[in-house]
Amino acid sequence: MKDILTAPFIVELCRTCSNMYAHGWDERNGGNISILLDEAQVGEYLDLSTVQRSIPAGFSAPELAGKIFLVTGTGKYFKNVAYDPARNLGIVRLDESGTAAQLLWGFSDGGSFTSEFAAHMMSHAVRLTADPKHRVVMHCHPNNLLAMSFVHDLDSRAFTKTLWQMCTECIMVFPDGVNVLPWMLCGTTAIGEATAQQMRSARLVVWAQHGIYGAGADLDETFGLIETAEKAATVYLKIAHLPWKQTITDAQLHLVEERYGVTAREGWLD
Ligand code: 2HA
Ligand code: ZN
Repeated sequence: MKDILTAPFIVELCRTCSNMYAHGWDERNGGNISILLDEAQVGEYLDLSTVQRSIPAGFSAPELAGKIFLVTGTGKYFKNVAYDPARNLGIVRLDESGTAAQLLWGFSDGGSFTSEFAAHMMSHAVRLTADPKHRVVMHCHPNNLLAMSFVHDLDSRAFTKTLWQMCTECIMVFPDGVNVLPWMLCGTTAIGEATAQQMRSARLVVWAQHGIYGAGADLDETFGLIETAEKAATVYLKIAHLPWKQTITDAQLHLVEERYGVTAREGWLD
């Protein structure tokens, strides 16, 4: 067996958590990440027949039965993940019923997975049907997207169009747009279901007055999605209170679509 602390999925998640903390997106225990792992890949590091303990999931996701996830722990601080991965992270396998998680590694202080496990697992199930390459769900609290959710209309199309207009590359990075959920109680199955529902049509879902969810094929892609939306929100907040002399028009956004071979969400450009 190889040393799991050298596994690329652990090393890369540690780096990502430190980076997100450095961006100010994950104060205290804010934020959570889960990654769908390949069974053969994990098998190089762990004996998959040894279950340390079973943790009730609090919901049912039978479509994920048997799947293995690397996930951040509840109450754990992103800034600390790299210093003690075995305490702050866990590797769990959803059991046959999809209602409990079998702990294979980690949460070494007796801890458990993120309080947003429902939102993560339900989003994975939805994104996997939309995109077989999907692997990562990431949640964090980026300052400017959060601030924007106080002052901007929460209609998903209007919110997305504002972001697309803030930097030319936004529409290339997230042509599927951003879906916005109104404020809801976090940590519940209800917000998990609502998030997953929004993930059917977009890889970014804003939780108003809370933060954002991103989904993608790997950590870099998912981080990059959130980073680009957050950049656009930063520009928006710098100019929202000033008179605008010009913006990027829908005709110009259509030129970006044509030149770069991306297709904006159906009906969202005029
Ligand atoms: O666990 O971000 O939404 C911290 C959170 C919950
Ligand atoms: Zn949060």
